[in-house]
Amino acid sequence: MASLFTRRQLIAGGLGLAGASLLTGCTSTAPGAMPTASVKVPTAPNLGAPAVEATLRPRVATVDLGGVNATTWVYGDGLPGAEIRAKAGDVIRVLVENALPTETSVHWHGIRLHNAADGVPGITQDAIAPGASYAYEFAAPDPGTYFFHPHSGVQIDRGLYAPLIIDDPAEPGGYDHEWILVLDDWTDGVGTSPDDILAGYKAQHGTVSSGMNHDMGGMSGMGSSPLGDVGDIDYPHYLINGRVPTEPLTLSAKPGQRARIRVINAASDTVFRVALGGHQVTVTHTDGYAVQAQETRALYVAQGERVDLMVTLGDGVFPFVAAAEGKQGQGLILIRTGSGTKPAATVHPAELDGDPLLLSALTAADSARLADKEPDQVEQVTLNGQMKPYAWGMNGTTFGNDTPIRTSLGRRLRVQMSNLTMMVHPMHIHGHTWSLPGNGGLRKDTVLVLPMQTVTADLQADNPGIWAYHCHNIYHAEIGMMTTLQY
Ligand SMILES: [Cu+2]
Repeated sequence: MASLFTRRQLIAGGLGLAGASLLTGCTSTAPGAMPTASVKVPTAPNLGAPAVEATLRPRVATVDLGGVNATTWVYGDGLPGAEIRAKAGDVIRVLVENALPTETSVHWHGIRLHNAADGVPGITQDAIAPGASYAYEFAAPDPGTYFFHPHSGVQIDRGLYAPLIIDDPAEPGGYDHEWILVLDDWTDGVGTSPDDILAGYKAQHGTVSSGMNHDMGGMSGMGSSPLGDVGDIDYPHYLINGRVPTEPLTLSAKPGQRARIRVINAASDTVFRVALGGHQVTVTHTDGYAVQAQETRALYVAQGERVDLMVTLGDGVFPFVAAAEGKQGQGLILIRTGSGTKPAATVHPAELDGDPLLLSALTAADSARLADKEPDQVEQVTLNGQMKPYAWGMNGTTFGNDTPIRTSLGRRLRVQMSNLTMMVHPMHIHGHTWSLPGNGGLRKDTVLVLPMQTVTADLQADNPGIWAYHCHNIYHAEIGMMTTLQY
């Protein structure tokens, strides 16, 4: 069997064997007990009648990825799941009917919702048992591009994800097409299952000399990235909207038309380098919030990040490529406005080799900024770990052994995240959106922290509860790279 794993050096990152030995008590679906501290999940507010209702039926199904069939877990019939769409301020009610053989949950990634609807088993709810139903009901106050996925084990690395779009009734529009592109790295049903990948990583704990990487290593299929180590799993396929690049979908438009492209990275272990052949794109929003418009030839989109692009289309057939950074392989979708031959699955637009933009290097639009306020509290957070043995954590420990970050309602909290590892970590906060003071108050709920980089991120404590704060590399999170913010 071809190995999914690559050989990587042992990299000291501050979470050594002591940290690794703490990991043995972790389980994949409920890594932490309910916090024993005084903070409790607030009861759900009285929201009034829902404006948008949907039913999700997570289930086992065989999907056609474009000549590749995979039996996997999906929401409904297809991959990605059907989008849920509402207006800013709407109350959304989603009934989840769990037809999976195991328990699940749904997290509404990036939404500033009330804590009880956040969808984190062991923190905000009990997991939804097989055959059981659960209704999520919440208001979505802020417009933007979001998505939803389970917060149970590594289920997001199957096919359980779908867009959640919150429209802004005040937005001028000014485009002819709106396309949602969901990026993913794919192994389920065609390669090693996500649960087996995780089990392989867990089997390394406390074994320095006989880890899986050592036994199963091989560099084929992996390259390097200027960002450092960006991912570990050499997936068989990379998808855009559920399709492999040999049979990509085609989006149709007319030359000169403007398209708004909402990109969502739903992958588990892959940062994508994105470009549209023959075009520059204008970045208008990231993680739902407006930025000062920035033109670029290429950009990075990390796990959990979203970006909205605006483009005026040329005449022809153009490849929109999401190349797996530091790996070989790519996702592809075509935009056709005129005649031309279909690009090959391996098409490599020159734009990809430009200097890709990091979304955390953008600057906030005036409309997106938090009110100016000096921090009331500053917390230091370290990101720790290494590949061999596979162990990832925060503040020198792992989730379940961690000390939550505590703050108080009304405070401006500053977190300084220092990445002491040689790998990038897309750090995601629930229920809030950071304001990055180094970027004019750029709003993001998922911040890619580069190796040895420190990122300063502020938030306004205006949404009390117990909020997960974790790496959005799902394998890192499941191994223990998670803590909570509580108030
Ligand atoms: Cu990570």
